[in-house]
Amino acid sequence: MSNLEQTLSIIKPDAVERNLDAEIKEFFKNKGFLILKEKKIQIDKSEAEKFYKVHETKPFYNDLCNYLSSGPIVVMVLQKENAVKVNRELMGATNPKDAEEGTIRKKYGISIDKNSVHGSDSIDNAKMEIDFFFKD
Ligand code: IDP
Ligand code: MG
Repeated sequence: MSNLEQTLSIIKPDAVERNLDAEIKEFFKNKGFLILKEKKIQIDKSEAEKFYKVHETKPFYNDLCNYLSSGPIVVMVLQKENAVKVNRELMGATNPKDAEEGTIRKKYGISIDKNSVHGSDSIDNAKMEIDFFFKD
């Protein structure tokens, strides 16, 4: 049964700063993802606030938005069967300390805020997030 999906992945500033973007892209390709679209950009704080609006009531919201806008990021549309769920599994837990061996956050994450990657958490959010960055 075919269940081809697209999801949004972001390589966050801590990983781009350490020149890990090529390695992380290879990781996704090796796991069978197609990178349909990608761009390296830096967003401003107001864009980060819009992107993370779902977290606006959280105590870490301000730091999170400062952080995502603090340096270049690589934004990608990834395609694969069950892309949303598979990407979340490959990313690992939000806190790298809790992430399983073999996940991106276990391997590259520094801390709960500098956890190297973002990935959409549902099919609906994936659509919204892809639109957010790639609406033509
Ligand atoms: P996710 O990235 O695994 O989906 P979310 O709960 O959606 O995790 O949180 C979004 C981002 O906010 C996380 O990736 C992380 O960088 C940051 N974050 C989440 N919880 C905390 C926290 O308790 N302290 C600081 N930053 C946090
Ligand atoms: Mg999330």
